Formats: sequence, C-alpha cells, structure tokens
Amino acid sequence: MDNLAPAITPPKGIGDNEPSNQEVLDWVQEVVRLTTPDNIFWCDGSDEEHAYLLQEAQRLGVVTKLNEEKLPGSYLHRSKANDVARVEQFTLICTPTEDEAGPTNNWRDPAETYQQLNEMLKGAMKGRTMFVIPYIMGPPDSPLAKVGFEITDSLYVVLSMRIMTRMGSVAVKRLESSENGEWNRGVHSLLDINPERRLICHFPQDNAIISVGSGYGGNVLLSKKCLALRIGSYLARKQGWLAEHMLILGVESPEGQKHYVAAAFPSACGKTNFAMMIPPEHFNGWKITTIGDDIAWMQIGDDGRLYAVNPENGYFGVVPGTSYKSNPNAMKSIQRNTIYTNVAQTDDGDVWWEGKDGEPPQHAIDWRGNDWTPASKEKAAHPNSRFAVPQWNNPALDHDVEKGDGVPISAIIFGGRRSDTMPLVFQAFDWEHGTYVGAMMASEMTAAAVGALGQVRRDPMAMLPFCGYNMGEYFKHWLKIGPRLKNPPLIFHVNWFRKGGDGSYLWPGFGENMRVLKWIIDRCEGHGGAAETEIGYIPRPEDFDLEGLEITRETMRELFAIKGDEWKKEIAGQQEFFDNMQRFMPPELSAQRDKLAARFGS
Ligand code: SAT
Ligand code: MN
Repeated sequence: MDNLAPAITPPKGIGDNEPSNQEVLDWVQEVVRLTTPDNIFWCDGSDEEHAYLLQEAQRLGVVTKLNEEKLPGSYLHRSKANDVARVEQFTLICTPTEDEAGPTNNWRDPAETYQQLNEMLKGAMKGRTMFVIPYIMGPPDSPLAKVGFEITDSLYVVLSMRIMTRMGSVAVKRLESSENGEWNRGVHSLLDINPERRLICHFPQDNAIISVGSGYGGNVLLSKKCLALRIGSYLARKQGWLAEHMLILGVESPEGQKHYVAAAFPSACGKTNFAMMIPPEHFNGWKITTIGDDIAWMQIGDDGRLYAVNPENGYFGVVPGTSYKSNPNAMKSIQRNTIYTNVAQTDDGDVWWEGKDGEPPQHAIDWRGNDWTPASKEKAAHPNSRFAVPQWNNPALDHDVEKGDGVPISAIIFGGRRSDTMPLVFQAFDWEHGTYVGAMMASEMTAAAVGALGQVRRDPMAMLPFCGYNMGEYFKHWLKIGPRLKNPPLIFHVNWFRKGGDGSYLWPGFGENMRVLKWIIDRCEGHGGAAETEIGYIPRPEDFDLEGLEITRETMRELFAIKGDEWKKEIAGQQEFFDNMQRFMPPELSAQRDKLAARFGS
C-alpha cells in the first residue's frame, strides 16, 4: 500500500465545483503552474464525491476496505515505514527575523525557504491529481472559526480532512460571508516521500503553510498542528485570544452542576482518554462529555470568563493501548466510518493492535505489510498508529460542541509524563503562578514525534512543537490574558505517571482520574480543602475521595510527596530552560522561579 497514486479522472459533476473567489483561483493557478498536475479536483465535501474518492482510493491501493460487518465504512491505510510521526527537526517557522520564531523553533528565512520549496515543488504533481480542499476550523458560526484551503496530491489527506475538518462548500460559503476575507493557504505534496526532502514550513506573516515529502497525519493534515496551533497561536496573539494544545471536557455532577475544563498534555500522553473518560462506579451519576481531544481555541467572553471551542471535527488518536478498559467511548467511536493508519489487519478484515481487548489473532498483516503472528518480535501496530474518526461518533460528545461562542472554562490543567518529582495533582496559587507552572511543564518523550523516546524535555504548555512564534512572547501573551479575565480559570498540574521505587505506576489512571477531577471541581466551586505547600495547593487526605478504590496510604503519600532533592533538580532543569530562552523570558516568570527556589530554601 502506498500513498503515491496516479491521476484520477472523475466523471462530470464530481471534482468540478470550482469556487468563485478570485484570490483562491489565482493562488491555485499559481500552484498549478509550479507543480503541473494532470488535473485539478475541487472538493465540495458532498456524499457523492466522498463515495467516488473512496472507490478510487481502494482501486489505487491507497486504502483497504475493512470488514463491512465488523467495521462499517472503515478503511486501513499504511504509510511508509520512514514516515510515521511528526518530524520536529524539519518543522520550520519562517519569519522575517530569527527572534520572531524564537529559540525553541527552527527558524528559516522566508524568501530562501520559498525559493527552496519552489525548486522542490517544480513539476512535483506531474502525473497526479491536485486536490483543492476548502475547510473550516471551528464551529461554522463561531467568531473564532477560520477558513483554510489545502492543496494536496494525496487522496489519503483528502479522505482524512473530510473527517478532521468541516470540509467543502460550507467553507467556501463561510469565506464569502466573512468580514475580513482571511484564509489560510496550505500546499502539500508527497514528492517521493523521502525523509531527506521532507519539510513542514510555516509562514505566519503570510498565513501560509507548505509541507513536502511526508504523508503522515500531523505533517500533512495542515488544518491540525500547522493551522490550528502554529499559525493559530500567531494569529491568536495578534488578535487577543488563545490557541492551545488542549482537550476540552465537560463534568456534570449528579445535581446537574456543570463545569468545563481544558487540559494540556504533550502528544500521546492520554488527552483523548481523559476527554472521553467514564467515571468509576463510585461516581455514579457523574457525567463526562467531550468538546475536543487535542486543540482548544479560547476567547474572553463578555462576562470576563474564558470560552473555548474545538476547532476540529474529528479525533486523530493514538491506537495502541486503546481498549474497552482504557477508553470504552473511543472503542465505540472507532467501530465505523474510521480511517486506521498503521495498525495490523487480521485475516477476516478486522484490525489489531497491542493492547486491544481479547486474544491476539493467530495471524495478521502488520503495519508494514508483513506477516505477523503472536510469536513475532515486531509490533503488530506501530506505536504511533492512529485512528481518524468523526467526533459525531463519540457517545460522550457534549451537546454544546457546535456552540460558536464556546463553553466557559472553569479550570486549566497542565500535565506531563513524569516518573518522579511531580505529585498526582497540585493547584497553582494564581494565574501568574499557573502560567509559570505551564511554562515549566516537562514530559518524557513519546512515539508521536521522531526523537529520543523516554527522555524528559521541557514542553511548555505542551506547545513546544506547536508554538508558531517566540515562546517568550507566548508567555507574555498568557500573562496579559490573566488580568483581562474577571473570572479566570483556576490552574492545576497533574501527573498520572509517577512511579514507585519498583518502577511501577503508583496511580491506576484512566477512569480513576475522575477522583482528581472531582477535587479540581470542588476547588472551582470553592468548597474543596487543600494544604499549602512550596509548589502550590495539594489536597489533604480528607479532601480527596478514595472510596471504592483499593490503594494504600503509603502509595497515596508517595503520589503526593514533594521531595526536596527532586525539586532542587527540577528547579535546576527549569533554570536550564531559562538559560536557553536567554533574553526572551518575561521578568514575571523569573520572579516566579526565584520565589519557588526561595520556598525550597535556596
Ligand atoms: O501531530 S499529530 O497530529 O499527528 C498527533 C500529535 O502528535 O499530537
Ligand atoms: Mn496533539
């Protein structure tokens, strides 16, 4: 199975729905002259178009249809083995000056980069069809919604964008009625899927993205990390809102009290699981609903609260480890109309991955297309294999997911994957301290990006790979938002991944995370107790509901232990980050660091 497919010749009435916007037409013609595709396919998002593209994608081997009885409307795609994750070292921010991109981004000169890309794209779509995908990020009637156009020569991208965004004529209409006429230009070409000719380039000043040489999700679904986060964060600072790498969930008590919470974790740290969590039995009557599982766009409402929308239309979640035990709502969601990427296929056209419920099949075809048996040394599914599924499949979808003004956020949670140092949960003293806590977030690296697995790295607000401008300016933007909020969300930090002396996880996680959420909600409502510590507020034993959970007092003590020696190391690690940020760090955050160090007596 391969991404590279020859041109298709659609019948009349399909792929010929050209928009009337002259700017769009001129831009597309410019890219046509450069890339010389055999033909142009204008996507309108209709069902007929979708059926046709699915049929062609199967004929050309871009996707395989899965067992229609078991997984109706679902398909498998395999990417190249050298193209299975985001490539941060080849992700570039192209701004007029290096300082605008800042020390945490890979900066490149825009003019030089355009020139290099133009060379690479010359004739790149010869023999292929160029698809033009209009799409909206955000509920169509939201003041935050943004229109984008993605040009691509990948059928897989078209099929995925139909799931992940509101795609087609709806976007063309939105652009026609928009006041500012703002839209994002995205160009993607697979080229020859060569890691040496792979670049993901952002031009924030031009509201433009050019991605070449990859077929993998985060590199090529330009709506997602590229527009909704990198370009989005740049626009957000300019326009006074926030674009964040956060899930958004609703928590409703049995009495009908409802709160919304946004949470930032690095890629592949359980955002999707948390956003779809089912509370344990003891929390009977509590309901968790999902607004989004990856990205939050947030604006200040008239009442001085922070309001969030999910710009996306679907979930692009990590598959391995997903089961009826870890995430029943995700399992129910991915039983139909799902595109699976890089999982294993069983002989009866079903899918398999490590951590799925039930016994492994006796035989399967692994993610690379090779025979696989339970005795194989290789993994059946790639650790970063993914599902793409419309959010509408989620049984826990929140009723207000389409609300244009967004939902009011009561709490913001930051979290990383840390074996030590970080307690299960703590609350920041205030917005400024919370900004510091987010800015100092760190996490062990996962398979979502090519890199050193397991290494702890600073990942401020889980935005390290996604902030489209200088991280120091980004912190300043956060510090400015706080005072503008009459009712700012409370800010928390969680760590589901702390380990004991024997190397095993101390906290059961998954649905039991409801217990942490409950304390957070109690704090938001003003009746949850806490103890003040050097790092913030933590629940005392009597503040934290453990009923129905078998866990020893000793384990709980370990989970909440604040160890001076670990924190001395942590503060030194934070200092290292400050040093890398050189002159860009806002003085408020330096003051926060000094205060933290002082609380630990240094
Ligand atoms: O970058 S992806 O969108 O492919 C997934 C992630 O890393 O969060
Ligand atoms: Mn993500």
